[in-house]
Amino acid sequence: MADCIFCKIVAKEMNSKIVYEDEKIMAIEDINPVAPVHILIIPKKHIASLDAVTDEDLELMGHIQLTASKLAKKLGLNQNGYRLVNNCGSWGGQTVFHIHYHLLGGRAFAWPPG
Ligand code: D5M
Repeated sequence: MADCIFCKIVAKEMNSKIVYEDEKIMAIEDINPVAPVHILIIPKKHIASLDAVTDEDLELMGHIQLTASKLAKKLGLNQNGYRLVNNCGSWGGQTVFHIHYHLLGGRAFAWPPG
């Protein structure tokens, strides 16, 4: 997608701090961290939001979650726990319309979210 920030990051037309990459996904440091560890896990395929996933994306969505778990272990976040967040649509707080998951750790989080 021509005007998508995350497509530009995936294509390496825009700089980012890459934490993990394989043929299907990329994990980068969030530019505006809200926790000591704030990583975005992004599929290389452009999907606008969780509302736009289809049966075709089943393996990809599983791969994102499994990678989040592996990254959390690698970074030691599993010692005290962490949070994996997807914001979907405007009421969900989504601002970048290329699906991504926030892997947040390094502090305790409150519930419910604001
Ligand atoms: O989250 C979108 C997130 O994307 C938000 O936490 C900022 C982050 N962001 C925006 N632009 C960049 C770049 N260029 N690099 C790294 N991180 C970025 P949402 O759930 O859509 O509100």
